Amino acid sequence: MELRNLAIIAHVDHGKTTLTDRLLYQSGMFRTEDLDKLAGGQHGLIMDSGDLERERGITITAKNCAVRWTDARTGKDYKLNLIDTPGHADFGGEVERVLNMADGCLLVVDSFEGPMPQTRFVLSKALALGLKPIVIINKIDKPSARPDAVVNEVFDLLVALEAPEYALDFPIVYASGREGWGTLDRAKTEEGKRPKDLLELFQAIVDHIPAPYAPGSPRGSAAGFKSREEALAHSLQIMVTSILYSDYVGRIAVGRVTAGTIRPSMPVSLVTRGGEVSRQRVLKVEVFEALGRAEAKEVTAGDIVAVIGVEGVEIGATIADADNPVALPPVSVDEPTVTMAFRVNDSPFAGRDGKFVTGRQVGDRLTRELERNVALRVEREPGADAFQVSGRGLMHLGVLIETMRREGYELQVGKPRVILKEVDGVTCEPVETLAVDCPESCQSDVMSLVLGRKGELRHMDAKAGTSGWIHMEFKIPSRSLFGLRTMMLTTTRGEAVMYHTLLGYEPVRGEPPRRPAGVLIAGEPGQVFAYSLDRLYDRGDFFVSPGDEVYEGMVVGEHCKDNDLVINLSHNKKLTNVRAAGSDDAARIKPPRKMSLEACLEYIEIDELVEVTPNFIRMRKRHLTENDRKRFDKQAVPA
Ligand SMILES: Nc1nc2c(ncn2[C@@H]2O[C@H](COP(=O)(O)OP(=O)(O)OP(=O)(O)O)[C@@H](O)[C@H]2O)c(=O)[nH]1
Ligand SMILES: [Mg+2]
Repeated sequence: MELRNLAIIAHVDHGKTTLTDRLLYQSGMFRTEDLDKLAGGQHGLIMDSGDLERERGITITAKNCAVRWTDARTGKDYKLNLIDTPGHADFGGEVERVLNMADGCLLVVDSFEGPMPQTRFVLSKALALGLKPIVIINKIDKPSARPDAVVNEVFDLLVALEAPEYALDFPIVYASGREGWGTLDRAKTEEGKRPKDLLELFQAIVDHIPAPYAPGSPRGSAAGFKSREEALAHSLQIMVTSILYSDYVGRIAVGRVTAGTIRPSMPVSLVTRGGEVSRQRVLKVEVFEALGRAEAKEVTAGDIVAVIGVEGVEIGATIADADNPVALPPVSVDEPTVTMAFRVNDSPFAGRDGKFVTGRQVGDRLTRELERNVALRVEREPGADAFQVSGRGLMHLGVLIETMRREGYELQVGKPRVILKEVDGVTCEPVETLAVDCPESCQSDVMSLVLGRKGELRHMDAKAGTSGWIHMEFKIPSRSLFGLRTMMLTTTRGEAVMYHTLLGYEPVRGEPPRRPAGVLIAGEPGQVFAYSLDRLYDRGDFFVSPGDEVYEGMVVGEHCKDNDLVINLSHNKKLTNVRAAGSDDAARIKPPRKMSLEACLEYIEIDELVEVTPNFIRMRKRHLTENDRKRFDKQAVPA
C-alpha cells in the first residue's frame, strides 16, 4: 500500500472542511449512512467535530484523518493521510506546524474571492517546506464564480512568492466541494457537463503528490533524504507538531516520523525545545485510520504517528533515538500579539450562574489550558485575583473564554491590548495586512474608514471577472482593527468582506482610536421594563430587552452622544383607572443590539469589563457606582 500525506489549506471559509468531508464520503471506505450520523453543526460537517466549531461554523483546530482509496486505473491501494486545517489567521501558527507532516497540499481557492491574505500566508509556508501544491478552484457552482481570473491570480501569487519550478506547474482542479465533484478539464465545468464525483481529484492526488521521500520529492530533499530507504536507515526522529489529550493516557504526541522507525515499548529520548534530553519508554504507537486511530506494531519514516506514553512532551520537541538523540530544527511557536486581564467575577450577579467562580478555579483551568494551547501565555497578577492572558488574537482568546463558560466558569475580562515589542531599542506594535473586497459604491466609505484609523493603502484593483467589485489591501496597526469589523459592516451595509493577517512589527504611531460613542449605564438594579425603554427611545441603542435583569453600573446600551449617561430602566407605568386617549399605544422598542463575545471585547473601553457566565455576556463599568467612577476619574487625572 502506498502512502500520501497532504494538508488542505486555504483562506478562511474557502471550503477546506467541506471538501475533506466529501473525500471521506467518496473514498469508498465508509457507508454513507454511518457518515451522515457524524455530521452536524452550522454547515453539517463531520471534520468540524468540536462543539464551538459546530456552533460557529469554522474550523478551530487542525485534524488528521486517513482514507483508503483504490486506484481503478492501476489496482493500487493507497492510504491518504489528510490534514484539515483552520483558515482563520489567529490559528495560522498551527497550520504552519502541521504542514510539517505533509508532502503536498491542496490549496483551495474560492472561485469568486480569489487568493486572500491567508491564502498567501499558508502557501508561502507550504512552499518553504517543499510541499507540492494542487490548486483547487472551489465553489465553481457559485453564479458569481470567475475561475479563469482566479487561476491567473493564483499564478501571480506563486510568482510573487518566488515559487520554485516544481510548484509552478501545479495541476488545477475545478471543483464544487459542496456538490462533491471536480475536474481538471475547464470545459467540463459547465452545467450539464460536470462530472458527478471527485474521482479526478483522487487521481490528481496520487499522481502529483509524491509518496514520502519518493526520489526527487522536494520535501525529501528539504529533509536531506534522497529516498525512503535513506530515511529508514537514519536513527529515529519525530517532530511533535500537535498534542492530543486523553483523560486516560494524558498527552499524545502527533507528528511525522521524519526518520527511522518507532515501535511500542521502545526506549526513546525526548529532546525538548529547550534542549533537555530525557530517556523514556514508549507505551503505544498509533497511526491515523479513518476518523480515528489504530494501534500499530511499528510506524516508519514518512508516516504520521501518534505516540502514547512519553511524559513532558510538548509541541516542537523531538522524539529521538534513545542513544543518539538528535533534535530536529525547531518548529515555530508563535508569539502572542494580544493580551487581556481575566478577573474573578465580582459583579453583583457573581455566582448565580456558574459552577466555578473562584480565582483558584480559574487559575487551575488556565494552567491546564497551557498544556495544549502553545501560543497561550498566562501570568498571575501579584496580589489580585487576576491573570494576564496573552494569545494570537481576539479570536484565539475568545475561543478560550467561550470554552470556559461552557464548562461552567464565570469570569470578567478587561479591554484587550496589543503586545508591544522592543526592536533595536524602538517600541514597535504589530501591523497587519487588511484586505477588503466591496462593491465600487462603497469604496470611498471604506477608504475613509480605514485611512482614518491609520491604515495605509498598499494596493487596489478592480476584481477581474466581477461586475464592479474592488479589492483593496491596506497596512494597518493591529490596534486599529479592534472594532473595525462592526464599523465596516455598518458603513457598507454589510456588503464588504474584510480579512487581516499579521504582517510584522513597526514603530508605534500614536494612540489608537477610542470608541466614538458613550454608553448608557444602569443607575439602579432591577428588571427592564418596556415602558422605560420606550421613554428612552431616542437616547441610543439598547443591548437589553424587557424582562432582563440589570445591576447598577451595568452597560445597557450605546448613547447617541459621546459621553456616558446613567439611566433607569426599571420604571414601570403608573397604573390608573383612566385610559388616556392616544398615549396607551404599544411601547416603541427597537430590537436589542446583539453583541457576541468578541464584539463585546472589541467594544469596551479601559474602564469597562465584560462579564462572562455560562448563560450571559454582560458589559459593565469597572466602578459600579457613579461616586466611585467620579473618584476614579479624579485619581486618573495626571498631576
Ligand atoms: N457554493 C458553495 N459553497 C461552498 C462550497 N464548499 C463550501 N461551501 C460553503 O462555504 C462555507 C465554508 O465552508 P467550510 O468547509 O467550513 O470552509 P473552511 O475553509 O473549512 O472554513 P474554515 O475552516 O473556518 O477556514 C460553508 O457555508 C459551506 O457550505 C462549494 O463548493 N460551493
Ligand atoms: Mg474548515
